[in-house]
Amino acid sequence: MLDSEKTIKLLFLGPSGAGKTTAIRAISDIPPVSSEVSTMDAASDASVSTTVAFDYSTIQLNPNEILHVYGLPGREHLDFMAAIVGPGALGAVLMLDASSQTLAQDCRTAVEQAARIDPNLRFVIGLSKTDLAPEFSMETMYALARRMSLFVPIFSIDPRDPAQATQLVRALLYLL
Ligand SMILES: Nc1nc2c(ncn2[C@@H]2O[C@H](COP(=O)(O)OP(=O)(O)OP(=O)(O)O)[C@@H](O)[C@H]2O)c(=O)[nH]1
Ligand SMILES: [Mg+2]
Repeated sequence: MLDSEKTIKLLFLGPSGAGKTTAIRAISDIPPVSSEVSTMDAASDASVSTTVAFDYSTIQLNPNEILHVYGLPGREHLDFMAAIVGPGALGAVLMLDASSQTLAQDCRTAVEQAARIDPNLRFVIGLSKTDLAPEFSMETMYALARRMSLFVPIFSIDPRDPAQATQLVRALLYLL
């Protein structure tokens, strides 16, 4: 690494299935390092994949600036990974699933996880799966954020779309 090279570490965190791994894949310059295993989704009985350690990838912002992006696993029993992967992060994207029946609790859990990593960690919120929740209104999320005194940028995005996933990272960098 050149002396003049600047590295920035960012995190994706949030509940399982929110689209963290999907977003990182969509924005990556390189094939991401991932730790996916197949498991059964209790609700639908379908085979799904979940992160059991973390995702890692990079994005070259310009010749001297590289983003290191880490995705944490969303499953609760893997919470300990946050203490291993999180330190040193400059900011985070909180990915939340708009179709989840537990959106408010998911949001609280993600905010608390971010605060445990660093009480001053700056973050933006990305809300995925609005296509799967036609009755969902962004006003629900805004009201939730107000109740939690969360004054952060909130975007409805489809993490499968590179342009939309990149928008989250750009917004976060702008904040930093
Ligand atoms: N229809 C739809 N599917 C989505 C959206 N976002 C993510 N998905 C799908 O949801 C599934 C789960 O996404 P992942 O990226 O694996 O979720 P994750 O947050 O990494 O989950 P964990 O690793 O278990 O914490 C994948 O099949 C994605 O394609 C969305 O906005 N709409
Ligand atoms: Mg994942």
